[in-house]
Amino acid sequence: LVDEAEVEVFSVPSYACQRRTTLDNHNTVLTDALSLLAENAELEDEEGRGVAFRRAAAVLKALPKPVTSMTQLKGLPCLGEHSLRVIKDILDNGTSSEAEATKQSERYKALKVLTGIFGVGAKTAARWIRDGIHTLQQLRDSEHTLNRAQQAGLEHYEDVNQQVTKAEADAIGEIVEKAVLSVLPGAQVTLTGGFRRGKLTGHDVDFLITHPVEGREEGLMPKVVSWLESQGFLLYQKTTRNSYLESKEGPARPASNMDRFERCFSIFKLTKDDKHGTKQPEKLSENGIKAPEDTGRSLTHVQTDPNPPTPSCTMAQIHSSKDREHRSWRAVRVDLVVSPISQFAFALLGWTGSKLFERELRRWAGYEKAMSLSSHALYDNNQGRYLRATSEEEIFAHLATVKVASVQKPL
Ligand code: 8DG
Ligand code: MN
Ligand code: MN
Repeated sequence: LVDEAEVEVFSVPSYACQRRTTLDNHNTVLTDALSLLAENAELEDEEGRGVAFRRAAAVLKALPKPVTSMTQLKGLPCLGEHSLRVIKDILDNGTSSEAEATKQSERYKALKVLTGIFGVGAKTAARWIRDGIHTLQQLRDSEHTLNRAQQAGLEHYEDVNQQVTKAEADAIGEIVEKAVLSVLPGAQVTLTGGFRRGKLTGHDVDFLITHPVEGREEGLMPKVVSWLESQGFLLYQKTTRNSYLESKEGPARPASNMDRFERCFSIFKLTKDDKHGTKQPEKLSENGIKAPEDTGRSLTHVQTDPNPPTPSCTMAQIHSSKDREHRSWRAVRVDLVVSPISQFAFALLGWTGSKLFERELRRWAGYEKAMSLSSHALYDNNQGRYLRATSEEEIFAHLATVKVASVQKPL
């Protein structure tokens, strides 16, 4: 891969999914700047620009050594004019003036704060900024009505924006497993997302649930959610039912990257004891107010603040850091997905990420193999049929089979 010339010229394959991903990044200064510009583009709802910066950062992350001169980058894929300009700036001056200016800009800061609220995307944040709202306090003081997700997001803002550790993910995993097995013995729970990729922290915890007998998983999510709510584990949840069978576009071609599985986006209440085992959550909060375990409902009941909110700010109460230290629990974002066993391997591959890997793998499958890959299925456009798989390895084996005469791997 690497030649021993005086200036080492790097070489990496074009698609991120063709590269070995490493946790060992030798170019963090470059990738941090490009990632920040990617994030900013995403916050501005400019997806194409965001993807371009993400691809550039991923290429640099795959290099075996730090970049020291522009000539080393000759022939590398995915490095557009803009990304090269950013890299050159850093090599010449130590920092990227564009990245620094972005980081300092009021608009970037406001977009980041507002989209940090669970349930708030780039479009909503941009609308609020247009109305002069740049901070959480300004949002709380404003007349804006928040939906249920955003209310929960604001209420648990600090917790939800604090990284989740592997230990916390495992504790949540035990709770989820207990819930799932209570309502459907024999069902299986798999940790997916970043933690399955070996990351030590994450912004949430992702789980994929299935049952070895096809069809037994039907209707599982509402039961799991009811169990979790009855035990006081949920601060917020929104369940979306499976829409796969109703889809008209055909299974491998969903309208967006969103899949159609039954899913639940939630905020868990993880008590400190749960981090070390599977103890029940406390029935009483530290100030003696009865927690809402038995109401069978979520969110608004959880109020550990002894001062009831005044009518003008009923939407949320953010606990100060001091309060948080004394609390015996924290809020954690959790995603639950239910898949029938026949689609499990595809769901597992799709929900393990990373987002860029998934995007690149699907792009590679389409362009290089004439196959449509989704979290539900793999369709071979040449053979005109779906390819079955019971493991990720089988999916990759299908993808590796050369069936198109004209296929040429880009180098
Ligand atoms: P992190 O949480 O550790 O920060 O990173 P992550 O685990 O890689 O990101 P994620 O946002 O939790 O997404 C995990 C994977 O789930 C990602 O590869 C994309 C996949 N995924 C789907 N459908 C959907 C969806 O509808 N929403 C989201 N957010 N992710 C989805 O397959
Ligand atoms: Mn995740
Ligand atoms: Mn997730």
